[in-house]
Amino acid sequence: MIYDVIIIGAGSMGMATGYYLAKAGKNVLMIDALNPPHEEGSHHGETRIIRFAYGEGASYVPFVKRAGELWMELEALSNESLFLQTGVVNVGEPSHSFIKNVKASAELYDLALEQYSADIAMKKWPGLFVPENFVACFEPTAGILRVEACIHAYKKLAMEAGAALHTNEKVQSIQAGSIIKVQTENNIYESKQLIVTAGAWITELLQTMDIPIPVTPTRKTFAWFEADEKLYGENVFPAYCFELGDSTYYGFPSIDGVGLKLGRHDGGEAINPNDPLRPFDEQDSIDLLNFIQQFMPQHGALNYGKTCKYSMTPDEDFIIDFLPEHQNIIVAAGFSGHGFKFSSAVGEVLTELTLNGQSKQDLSLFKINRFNK
Ligand code: PYC
Repeated sequence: MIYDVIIIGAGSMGMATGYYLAKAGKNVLMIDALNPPHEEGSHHGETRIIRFAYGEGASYVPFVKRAGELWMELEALSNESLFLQTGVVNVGEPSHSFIKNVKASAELYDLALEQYSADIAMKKWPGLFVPENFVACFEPTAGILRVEACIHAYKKLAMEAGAALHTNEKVQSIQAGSIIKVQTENNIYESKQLIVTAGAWITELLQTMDIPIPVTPTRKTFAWFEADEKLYGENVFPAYCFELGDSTYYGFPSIDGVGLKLGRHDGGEAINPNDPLRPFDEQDSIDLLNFIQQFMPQHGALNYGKTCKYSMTPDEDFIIDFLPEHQNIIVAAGFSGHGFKFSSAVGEVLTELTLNGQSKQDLSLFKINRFNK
């Protein structure tokens, strides 16, 4: 049988796409090397931030606003709690580009944003330390997505809409052509169009067609700390991004009593995605403890830490584009640690590109050929 569309990688991006394409009446096969949601990629760890005043650049705002609408729609359709409106506070020096972009996004798109000096921020959140020369930009309508629940919700809807999902089946190679051939350990599948949303495995998959893509799989760390719910619980403490100039941290209040979560966004070591991730270690805990002791000084003991994979592009903007060499193959990759919140809208955009060759969203930031200049 020849599928209309094969999707390689059924994580956050692929699963959402599988749903929207099947809903549009396409005969879709999703193939994944594992069984999403799982802990081997970039989509585990309970929570992800969704923020609209976007520190990475105001040009992301329409895309993330659409993602927010689609998450609300998914919540209604699935009857699951997927979004928690805790607010998100962005903390850093006012001259830092991240903070400037947060403010510019809010101004340009008329987003609610409350700006606090260090003193006022520490009164509002007594569990927080903010240096005198920093500002705290609080976005009250932003919040948290329950990541595994989001993927489960899309998975269920995709199945109900008629998408096929083959799990624990690793793709070994792709052969381009007017009919594309996808070779796995067990089978060769054929389709008219192909979408590759393979996360950290994108580079090795495209390599089977001799197509280079500058995406570097990278090991990252995060951990949970015991927390006084009166200071750090979800009803009193927001999700947060700290831009420190030479490092970037992010995290979450204690949700359902699981503890304060903290992750390191910048840095990390380049990895081979096929090797087991080196587990969270002493050095990782020292790094996170240094941050939390300074900025959330009333935290409790470190409960446990985890590692995950980011897929980094050189400029940390995404890649969402047709392959220039093959106009029936679309790649969505390099989400660089800030992509999960967009995955609902990425699913919609990939569906539009598949059906119409173009999207309602402006995707000019995400062109694959920008690296050739
Ligand atoms: O997009 O807010 C985010 C984020 C920060 C670190 C990881 N993701």
